[in-house]
Amino acid sequence: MRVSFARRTMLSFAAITALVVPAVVVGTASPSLAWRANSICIAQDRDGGRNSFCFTAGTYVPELNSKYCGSCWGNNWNDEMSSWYSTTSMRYCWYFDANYGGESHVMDFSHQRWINQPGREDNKASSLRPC
Ligand SMILES: [Ca+2]
Repeated sequence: MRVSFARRTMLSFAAITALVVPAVVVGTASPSLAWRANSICIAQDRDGGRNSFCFTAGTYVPELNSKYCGSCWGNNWNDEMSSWYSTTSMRYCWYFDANYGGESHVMDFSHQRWINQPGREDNKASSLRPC
């Protein structure tokens, strides 16, 4: 069968489109956020919104008020955590007070998923550590 130049060109375009378009779709479907490996990240708003503060597993953070946050009240991370994620199997705890005081809550491995703080625990974290 004889195929015209125009027909061949259309077929080539269709073949190229079939190869290129799915690659573009896959590219836009990937998460825009770069999840940090082996880390804990806390964020100012729900679902990782606004600023976030990340540190490598094993880090002790006795005073979140010593960690700078430009958009936070008082320019520090004290009482700002509204969501968090953990990409480490190391169990972490966050505490209502500085130096691991007051009420504490466990932060288990969440993989690539932000955990939102329930109402009464929102904006309360003042320190974090492995526990
Ligand atoms: Ca607090």
